[in-house]
Amino acid sequence: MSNFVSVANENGVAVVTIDNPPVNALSFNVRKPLHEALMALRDDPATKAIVIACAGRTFVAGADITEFGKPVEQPELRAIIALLETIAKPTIAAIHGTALGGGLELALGCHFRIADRGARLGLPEVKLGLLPGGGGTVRLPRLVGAAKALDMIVSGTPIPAGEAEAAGLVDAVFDDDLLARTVRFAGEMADRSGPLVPVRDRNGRLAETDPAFFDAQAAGLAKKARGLDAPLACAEAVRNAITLPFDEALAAERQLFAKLVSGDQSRAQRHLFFAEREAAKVPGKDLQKRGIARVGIVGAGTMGGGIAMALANGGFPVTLLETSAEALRRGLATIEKNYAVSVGRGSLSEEAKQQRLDLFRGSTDYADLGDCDLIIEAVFEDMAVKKEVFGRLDTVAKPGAILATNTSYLDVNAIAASTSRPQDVLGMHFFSPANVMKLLEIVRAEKTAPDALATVADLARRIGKVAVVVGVCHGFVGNRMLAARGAENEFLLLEGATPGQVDKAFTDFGWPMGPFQMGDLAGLDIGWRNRKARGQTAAIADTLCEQGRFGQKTGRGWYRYESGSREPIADPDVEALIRAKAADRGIAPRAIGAEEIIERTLYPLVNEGAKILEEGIAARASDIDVVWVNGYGFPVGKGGPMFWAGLEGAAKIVERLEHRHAKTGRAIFEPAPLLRRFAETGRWEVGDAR
Ligand code: T1G
Repeated sequence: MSNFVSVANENGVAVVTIDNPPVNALSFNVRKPLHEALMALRDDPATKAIVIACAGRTFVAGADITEFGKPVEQPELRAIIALLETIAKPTIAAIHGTALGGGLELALGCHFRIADRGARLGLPEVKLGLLPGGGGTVRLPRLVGAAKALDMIVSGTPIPAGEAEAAGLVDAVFDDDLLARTVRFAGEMADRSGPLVPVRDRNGRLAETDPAFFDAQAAGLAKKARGLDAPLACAEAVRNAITLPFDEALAAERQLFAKLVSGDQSRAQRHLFFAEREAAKVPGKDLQKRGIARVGIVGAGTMGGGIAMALANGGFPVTLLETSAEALRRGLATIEKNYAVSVGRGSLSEEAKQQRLDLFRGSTDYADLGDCDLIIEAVFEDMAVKKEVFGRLDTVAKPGAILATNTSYLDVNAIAASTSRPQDVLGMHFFSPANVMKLLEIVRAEKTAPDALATVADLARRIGKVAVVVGVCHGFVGNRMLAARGAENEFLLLEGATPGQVDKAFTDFGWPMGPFQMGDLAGLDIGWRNRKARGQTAAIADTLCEQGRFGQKTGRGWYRYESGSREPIADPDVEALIRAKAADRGIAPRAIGAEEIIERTLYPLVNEGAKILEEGIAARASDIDVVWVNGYGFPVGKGGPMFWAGLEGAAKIVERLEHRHAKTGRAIFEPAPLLRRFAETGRWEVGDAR
């Protein structure tokens, strides 16, 4: 056959094996020989049944995403599935690892699906700004019912084999010997009489759900979609499955897919798919990773506790160190309470909670960190305190242990220099709440050894984090750019915008919330403390803090909050304060539109990103996109600030920055040379994801 598809015959059962590492994507090189093999087997009298299986660690994980946006080479996936449905002998998919997207659609083209106990099945296309384009929106509802299908397709979240069996998606689940037992199953199916009904002709479950249910679902989705087209298209396609004849619904799916795949949102989300995978790669051939069997955490406060939970959730035993028994007790109690909340919500079983708590060992003695392979410091954000802690870790940690600081700002080189082993020191900047937020900035200090970086990047993947390796500068990538994005906030207010108008410009852009509402959520006192520590001021924000307006936690900040509510309410006192500050500066208010707000906040964000690339703090423009999408809520449909700059038009960004720079003289508006070159070439002239 071909390197990618082989056929073996076992007593009349043909086993078609796809072998396209690493994830058996349905590239053209697979589709063509697969189509040919199925054609031949359909007409081969010696073949009484066909099993489709995959070599390697997983069944087909989807269409080949790298082929999107390029001319489609025939045969397409849907032609292969249409061929499958004409085969008048049992066809069975043997699923191990993951059956995702086009892979599950291929399996839906078979009469039967058999899964390994550990398999996961799903249609995650919505996460790429797409919808299933190989008939998944029309065939899946016929097996699992429209409501379940809608949930699977709009969430894009795969389900485990057991749940798939219960839902009617798979016909059997085997704990071992998947292929051998599937071949036996195939033989039995071939020998039994009775009609073989392709999924396309199984309409029984469609009647379960009335279209009205969909309209309600679709309405709810629209709100949650925050401007993303794919979730709504998914709902429309599944609705078609229950209201239109099969072929019409299939044609409609095709049209919806064609529109999405050529759109900017899907391009942005596909960019992020590859960007996330590139970001965690540490340059250096075959770097040996160090073994991590136990992790130590210094500090059981909000960050330390969250980091400890993230590691326990990943199955790592944790030693949690605090300065006193009382502080330790408090830290462990908070962790237990957080797990209890998850059990209460049904997102964690009581048994799993206990398993995780059993991974914790508390201590107030540094010596108990002696058997840890990685120690993460999460103490008060003060250089002297950090150096004191690292000095002690240097004496107790075993040789080869990695010493990490969770600082958000401080100089990791200086912290490393306070030890005799700077090659083992790096930053692990988690985002709060650390057991929830996906982003992890891994900070590479001057002397950090590549294998230490590679070890921590691998650990991040194992605890479900999206890791980005960054260099040392104040605020690293995320917080440094956040400062540039926020530098104009007070000027915008003084010149006439309200906190509500600025925040609305951001939510209309696709952010979950704007800077002022975010400030109130995080607590205005944190920024106030940092400004004071750095001798900086913010006229309006400082006054709010002096008045005890720290945000949601005090019920008043930039907005007012009814007790127990997180709903921001515009506060005339704040607007009066802003007007007074403006009057003090002789600034007359004027109308400021959303376009100007975006220009004065997101253009400097992109510009600062360009400076960060110039300085080599980030290795790729796409790394910056991964940081901002996973750590700061930048809308996925826009691909991150550096990708968005291409959509917005870099020449326009440069022209507007120059205009503002000439008008204000503020450094954040002076276009970075790399941004100018991006405007000329359309490419960020440093590495970039595919
Ligand atoms: N196409 C091309 N490359 C892919 C790929 C794909 N579908 N999936 C993974 N890769 C590459 C990836 O870039 C990486 O490359 C390597 O494989 C290992 O991946 C018609 C429209 C399967 C759960 O969305 O979710 O089908 O960095 O690091 O952590 O309806 O990969 O090594 O060079 O992620 O073990 C739908 C995408 C496609 C699933 C494995 N399918 N993949 O995770 O490995 S659209 C998906 C994943 C579609 C049809 C439609 C994960 C995984 P490199 P990895 P992993």
